[in-house]
Amino acid sequence: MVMDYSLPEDSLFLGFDSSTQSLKATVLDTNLNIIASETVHFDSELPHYKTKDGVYRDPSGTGRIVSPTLMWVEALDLILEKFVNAGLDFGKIVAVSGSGQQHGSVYWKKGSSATLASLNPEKPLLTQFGDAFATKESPIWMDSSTTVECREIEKVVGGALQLSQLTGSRAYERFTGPQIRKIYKTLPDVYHDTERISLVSSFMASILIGSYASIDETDGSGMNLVDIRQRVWSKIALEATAPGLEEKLGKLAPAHAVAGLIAPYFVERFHFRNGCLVIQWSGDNPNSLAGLTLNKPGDLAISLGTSDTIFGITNEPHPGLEGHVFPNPVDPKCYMVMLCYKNGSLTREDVRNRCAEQSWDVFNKFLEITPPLNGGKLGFYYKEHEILPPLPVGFHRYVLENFTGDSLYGLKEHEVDGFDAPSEVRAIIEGQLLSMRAHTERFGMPSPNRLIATGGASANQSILKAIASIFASDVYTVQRPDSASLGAALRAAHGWLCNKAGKFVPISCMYDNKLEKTSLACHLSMPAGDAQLLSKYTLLMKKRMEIEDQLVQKLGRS
Ligand code: ADP
Ligand code: XUL
Repeated sequence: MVMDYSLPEDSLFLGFDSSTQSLKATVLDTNLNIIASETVHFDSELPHYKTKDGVYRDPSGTGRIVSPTLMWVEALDLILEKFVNAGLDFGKIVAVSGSGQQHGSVYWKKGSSATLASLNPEKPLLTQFGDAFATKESPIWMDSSTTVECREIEKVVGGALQLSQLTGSRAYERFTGPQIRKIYKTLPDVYHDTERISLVSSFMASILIGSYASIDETDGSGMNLVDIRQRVWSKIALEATAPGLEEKLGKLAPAHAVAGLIAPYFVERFHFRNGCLVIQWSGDNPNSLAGLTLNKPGDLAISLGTSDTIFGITNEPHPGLEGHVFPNPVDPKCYMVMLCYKNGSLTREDVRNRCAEQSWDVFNKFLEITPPLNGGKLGFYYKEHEILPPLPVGFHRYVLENFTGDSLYGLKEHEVDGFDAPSEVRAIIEGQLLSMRAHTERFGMPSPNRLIATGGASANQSILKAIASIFASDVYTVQRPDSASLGAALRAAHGWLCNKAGKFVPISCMYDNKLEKTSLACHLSMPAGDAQLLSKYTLLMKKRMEIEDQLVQKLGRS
């Protein structure tokens, strides 16, 4: 019997993206075309939380970075109201899913499951969750305050490499396990008062279903707590992190599973249909992987959002001391590999504001008037503690004397205090991209057949041109730069189909033969740069890595 993998006629699929600076949402129709999208920008639209870039940074320099949990709750009501005003027919939505910024965590206070189960549709969410959390501040992925806890966890598990081989990553400051351990050690009352710990993804799903949603296997792998091959909690990692933790985490679920049905609150307040499915939410990068329809090992995606990430897929993971391996959220047999940089868009904005009159147009003009290779000028810009390489806040600039790109022989570099404005602009863009290329090669990712760019900065053609030159690869984009909410909407449809089939169905069944006719289609935005320039960039990259390794020796955290 031939299975029918068609989606229901005249239906809609809603995908959210609860990210660092905003909550976004995308609606797909049955033909996988975008019919609506909305955004709530935290700093400007919810100014009473007084966040900067959606976060609070500890001014005393501990590296502690958190977001107010209630801001995410209020944003959910607000974005749904925007859809009401835009005339969205909520009754047609048959499945919802979402993306959460990875690693961030929420600490539900004892008794909050009852709050979740009895939401009053007459009142906004905000007024009902005021007392629901054991701490009102959620640690997020930008936090770098848990180095001690990272080393403690790695030691118990047998070392950094062992932890990586088990969970897909060595211990990283932003990963949820080290964050939980820090709360257990420094705020024992908060840990004790917590009945459930959610990730940002499972937190938002919990509100939508009116009870605690499971953590999905993929986003769960950003915690240093999941055995990525078995896709279960790792007992030894749990024990190394905090006592009684498994009970507070609940069960893991595959990303394509149904988390629950939409809660009566949303049916009555926004007229969602009874029985609308909420599919497990997952991490923003994994959902981008789905939204960009990455399906071959030669496909690489570069996401230029608040963080910069580069990711692809692999059948055979080899987790090491650098980078991350997560289970693929749309293929139970396959994995995604990823590198993550903290100094992404906000650090580019800093250079734009200092050197380019706070304007992307001026920034782009500077990129266009400076030559590729930047006359041998190399810059390292860490406005925040960097993840890759692990370096503290600081800017380092070097000039390679007489660099032509033909040889590194006899070449000397010297450190300088600053560059002229156009060179500074080129130095940050080339520097970030050369680092990505070098580390993907070091990590063993295949060189790309095609690169798909996404995230806020992928709207910038001058940046896409630099990517095409440094990787000598064609650069593709999709219709909208927010692939995380698009991927979430696609996963909502996938989850709906798996639920109907009563088993896992390959996601490609949904778009086989018609991908090009949908909003998921990738379009060539920038053709690959030439091979001669590539070999010059290869030399510059080698030199950059030499300098980077020296900086890590001198300044890096152990
Ligand atoms: P996130 O999802 O992590 O909150 P986004 O993917 O929405 O972030 O990206 C937001 C960032 O996009 C902003 O911080 C901004 O610097 C960047 N951005 C937006 N437009 C441009 C542009 N034309 N050129 C470069 N960067 C841009
Ligand atoms: C990934 C990471 C960031 C966040 C941003 O490991 O820390 O990319 O997911 O939202």
